[in-house]
Amino acid sequence: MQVVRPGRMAEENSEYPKFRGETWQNYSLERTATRNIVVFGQTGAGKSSIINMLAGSGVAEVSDSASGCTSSNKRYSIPREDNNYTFWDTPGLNEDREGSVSSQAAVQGLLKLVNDQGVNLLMYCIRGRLVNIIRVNYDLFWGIICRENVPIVLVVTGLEGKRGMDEWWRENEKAIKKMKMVFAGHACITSWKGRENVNETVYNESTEKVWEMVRAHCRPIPWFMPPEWPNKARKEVMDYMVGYKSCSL
Ligand SMILES: Nc1nc2c(ncn2[C@@H]2O[C@H](COP(=O)(O)OP(=O)(O)OP(=O)(O)O)[C@@H](O)[C@H]2O)c(=O)[nH]1
Ligand SMILES: [Mg+2]
Repeated sequence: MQVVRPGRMAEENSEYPKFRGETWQNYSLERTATRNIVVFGQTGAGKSSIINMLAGSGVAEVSDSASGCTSSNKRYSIPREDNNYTFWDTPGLNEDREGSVSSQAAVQGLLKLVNDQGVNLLMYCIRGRLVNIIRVNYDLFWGIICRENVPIVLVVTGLEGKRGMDEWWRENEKAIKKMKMVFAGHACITSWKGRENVNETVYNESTEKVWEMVRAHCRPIPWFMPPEWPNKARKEVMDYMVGYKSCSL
């Protein structure tokens, strides 16, 4: 059995497979204590609701206002039979009134989280139309901060009204490709039980879908930024944001 010790050195092991869109379940690697999953996306997309759904209880505060509820990175440990997972709930990435992509603080907060904790999986949560900001946040977090080294999966919420929730993917797959976004996996779900639990069946189905995706795509060991990268990434994020702002004015 090939054993790769967790930590920064694992990335430097030439035998260690780099992420190229494949799943990680075929590799026999030593289990780490916990697997860090960063849940990110716009305000109100349903990030905290997804964490509650996976935890099976209301551990994370859910918002009812447009102003944003989760204001700092928060961790939730959710043990499963296969592994221990730590889900990181993060503040919403919003387009502000001045045309800036997202608040600098929110993006820099994500960078700090990845740098401090290491990350095994990115979970991008979206809801509603495929607007430009979705691509921008994908570029910022997956492209610039994580340098495409971490698997990223998509969770689309708010689909309880659809006849078949997976229909969303069939309708939007081409548009996602056109936006040049690639995901290791996707789950079309509802993270809302509904009044008097009217969505209970599809909610339970959604919970299983998301867990299955996590099991299939979560890296067994975390990715850490190389030592010189945080400063470079900080600058690239700023440049990207300034460029985006001047283009959109
Ligand atoms: N209809 C519907 N509502 C949802 C769904 N998921 C979450 N909501 C509702 O959307 C609102 C925002 O949900 P949150 O989970 O707080 O969203 P968030 O992404 O954590 O928001 P911030 O912390 O503000 O960034 C709440 O009223 C939820 O009940 C869903 O799948 N369908
Ligand atoms: Mg939240």
